[in-house]
Formats: sequence, structure tokens, C-alpha cells
Amino acid sequence: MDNKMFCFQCQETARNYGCTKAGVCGKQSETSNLMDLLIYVTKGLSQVATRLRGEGKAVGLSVNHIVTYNLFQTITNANFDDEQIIERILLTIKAKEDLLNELSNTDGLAEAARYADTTVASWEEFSRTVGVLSEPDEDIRSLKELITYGLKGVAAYSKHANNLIKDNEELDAFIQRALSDLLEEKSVDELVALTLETGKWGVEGMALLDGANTAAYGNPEMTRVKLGVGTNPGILISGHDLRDLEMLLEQTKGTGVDVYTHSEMLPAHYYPAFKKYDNFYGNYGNAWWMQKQEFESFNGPILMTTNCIVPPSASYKDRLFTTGATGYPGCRHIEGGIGEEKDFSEVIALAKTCPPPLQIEDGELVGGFAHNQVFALADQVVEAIKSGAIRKFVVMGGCDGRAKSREYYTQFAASLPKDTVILTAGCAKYKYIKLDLGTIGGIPRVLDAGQCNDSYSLALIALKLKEIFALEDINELPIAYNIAWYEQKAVIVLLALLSLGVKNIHLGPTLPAFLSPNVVNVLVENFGIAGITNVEDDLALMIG
Ligand code: SF4
Ligand code: SF3
Repeated sequence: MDNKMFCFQCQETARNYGCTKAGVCGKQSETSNLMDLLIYVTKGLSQVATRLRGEGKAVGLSVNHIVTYNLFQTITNANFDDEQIIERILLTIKAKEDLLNELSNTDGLAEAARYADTTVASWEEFSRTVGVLSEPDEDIRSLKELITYGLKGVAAYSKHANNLIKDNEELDAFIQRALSDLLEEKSVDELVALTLETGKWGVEGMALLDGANTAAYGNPEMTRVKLGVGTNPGILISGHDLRDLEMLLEQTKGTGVDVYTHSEMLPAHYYPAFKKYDNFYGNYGNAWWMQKQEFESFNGPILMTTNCIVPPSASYKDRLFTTGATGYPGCRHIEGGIGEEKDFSEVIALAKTCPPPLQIEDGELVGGFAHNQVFALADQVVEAIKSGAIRKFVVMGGCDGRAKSREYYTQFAASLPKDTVILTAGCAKYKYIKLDLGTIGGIPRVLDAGQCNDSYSLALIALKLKEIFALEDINELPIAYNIAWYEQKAVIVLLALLSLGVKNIHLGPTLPAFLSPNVVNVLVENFGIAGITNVEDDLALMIG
């Protein structure tokens, strides 16, 4: 088949097989092919950097930041702007050539580490030879892509930590070693081992970000977040980057412009440091995929700090701004690297000319149950488990998405027995967080830890309960896992849970297209991974 592109990295991939003409997400084939080339040259840079470390030579932070930024830029719905991707490919080749000059032994380097063609016109044809399908063996391809997507996820998390001037150079060295390994011939067993190692480093990446966020903004605490709107014009901020939010709040102070969160930025309200801003109004709307109608009715400018961007309608495209690794052609991009103060004056000036947001709902929701807050409630929680008031926890974190089949998660949450508690993180929560599922002894039945990276908190909570109940195995806890996935951050969350020994995770609404039947078998046999069926049967299976 003569594909114009090939991408199968997300849950919404065409026919649960692969996007071959254009992405269901709106990614054009040219962009997809450029991204394949960007990953290729990033692997090349990583191989040279890994070799240099092997020779005992230092690799600068700037190289680490190039690698993680590039991986982040290729995550689903992060960047649609060919010009930005071309710029990254050129910059990566240049950085690699500079490092190559420092390397003593260049024997046996992969072609990607030698690739130095900066003639943009020649890339389209070449990029088609280095994409996903360039690996002919289905199982090797499956594992290599699984690892690549996990690395994209952990790269995104470490990028947010970097923005708060926190780095874990061992994690960066791992990311680069793994990318370099993906250029080599590897056996299935070696790649399975590398997959688990990627999960272990996923835990480290989430820990790095958790440490960075809490050091800068305090520990999330139980918080009521307004869902309605005020009378001032507003700016809607989406994505995961808390440093961008902090700069925006500082710059909007006293301007008469309110700031609202959308989708994955909702948990910012749970941090003590952001509560001091009077103009930090509340949350507007739902998960990423509802942005077309919600950005339209919001009326004011929207700032995307990370994925997920949906190709914008003309009605609000001139109000959509990108920053960081995100980009969309024709939308204004706010520049600013690590440690630099971004200038949001253009966004604020536009907001002042806009009418206030149109109210689409009212009331409030409750969240802020990251590890510190749950540990503070530990006595209550343990007592509720011992007394039988809480029979089971269900981890329902991950992503939301467009597919109608995801209504399953709303029904599943609503049908759970009243003595069960949902632990969540990520935008999957929008499927049930507004259902008003009540409380058990004052403990809400939906405990939202935060963004998808705050799945780290869910792991810490599980480990804490294991310690309190003196259990040998994390799987003896009364916790079921019913996780929804969409993009690559959910992949690293999954790998992180596997590396912590969590078994019997249910993954939906479909199993990833990039998992070959044999790789699925490995996951089933070793980790008890399963898909979902229907609410009734899954409730019987998971809750009993
Ligand atoms: Fe298709 Fe998903 Fe890739 Fe977009 S990110 S091109 S929808 S597989
Ligand atoms: Fe992902 Fe868009 Fe929801 Fe962080 S970023 S979870 S889908």
C-alpha cells in the first residue's frame, strides 16, 4: 500500500490500525513525515551523546533539553506547525555534528548518527524510509514503538520539571541510551527488558515533576473549584505547564482579566501558591476533545501550554495562542525557553477587547487528592477500609477522548457500588467527576490527584496502603485498575505501573494498535493486562 504517512501512536488511530493519509487528529502527512525524521535525528543525537558519556565526557544540559523537547513536540496533538519541526531537525543535526567532533571513536555508529543532510527539499523522500514501518518485524516494531511512546511521555514530564529548573541527568542519560538502543538490532527479550526499564524511569520522571511542582507551588490540597463564569473578560489556559500558568497569573494581576483553566490545567487550582491570585477564577469546560465548542463560547484568548490541540475553527483561531513545544500554523506562538520570562502582554491585550465567557455550566467540583492530602487523611481511609465502609478503590485515571465508546467510563463510574472509591488523575476524570457520586464518611467517592503525571500520587498512595497493611505484594490491596488511554503520556503511566509490579490493569477503550498480537500475549501472560468488555461484566470482574 502506498501510504502518505504512517502513525499509530494514539488510541484514535484510523481503524485501530494506523493513520496512512492524514491523522484523525488533523496531523497532515507532511507533518507526520517530518516528525518521523525529527525522531530519527533525535535518536542519532542520542547515540552520539551516549557514546560520549561512555568515553567519560560530559554532555551538557542543552543536549538533554533538545532531546526531551523534540520527543514532546511529536506527542499527539502537541504541534502541527511544519516550520517549527523543520527548525528542530536543523537544530538537532547541528547539535549532533558538534558532539560528533568531540567523539574519539565513531566506529559502528548508526546511520542516524551520521545523517547530516540539511537540504529541506530532500527530507520528504528520505523521511519515508525512516518511519515506523521501516522496521519489518512486527513484534520488534511493536516493542520499539511502545518504548518510543513511553519515552515521549516521560520526556514531556521532565520538560515541565526543567521549566522549574529541575533536572535529573540520569533520567536524561537513560532516555538517550534507550533512543540509541532503538537504532540497534535487538531481540524481543532485550526489548521487553528495555520496556520495563522505561517504566522504572517513568516513575523517576513523574517523581521529578512532582518534586518540582510541589517545591514551587506547595502540596495540592482539597479544593472546591468554580465551574461558572464571572463578569470580567478571561484568558483560558490549557495543557500541563504550571510555570506558564504562574507567569500568566503574575502578568494578569490587577488587569481586570480573569484566568480560567481548561482540561488538564484544572488541577492547578489545588496548589496553595495559585490561590493567592484573586483573578484565578475557576475551570471552564471539560476535556481536550470538547474544545471546539468550549473555546468558541469562552469568547477570550486561549493559551495552549501543551497538547491537546484540536485544529481550531476560524471562529476562534485568532484567539488561540501556543507556547512551549506546542504549535499550530497561523496561531501566534509565545516564545521563551527554560528560565526565561515569557511575555503574555499580547494575550492580555486581546483579552481586554473580548466579551466575558459565556456560562456553560454552574456549580463546583472538588479535587486535590494528591499523595500529601491523602496521607493526611490516612487514618480515616484506613479506618474506612477496616470497617468495610470502603470495599474497594478503582483507579480510573488516564485520558478522555472523542470516541463514543468512552461513555462506558461514565456508566462504569455511575454503576460502581456505593462502597467503592475512584482514584483518578489525567483528563479521564471528566467522564465522571461532575456526577456527584457522594462521599463515604466525608471522603469523596472520586478522589482526583491531578494531571496524568500525578498518577505518581496514586502509586504512592497504593504503596503507603501496602505498608500500613503490611502486605507483601501491591496486588493484595483492594484496588482495581480500569485505565483509559489516548496519547503517549498514558503509555508511560502504564509502563510505570507495570514496573511497580501492578498486575491485572484493564486498558481501554481499545488496546493500542501498536501492540502486535505477540506483544499483547507477553503483557497478558506476565502482567495480566486486559481490555474492557461491558460495564456489567467488568463490574462483576473487577469489583465482584
Ligand atoms: Fe493518527 Fe493518532 Fe498519529 Fe494523529 S497521533 S496521526 S490520530 S495515530
Ligand atoms: Fe493527555 Fe491530552 Fe488527557 Fe495528561 S494531554 S491526559 S489526553
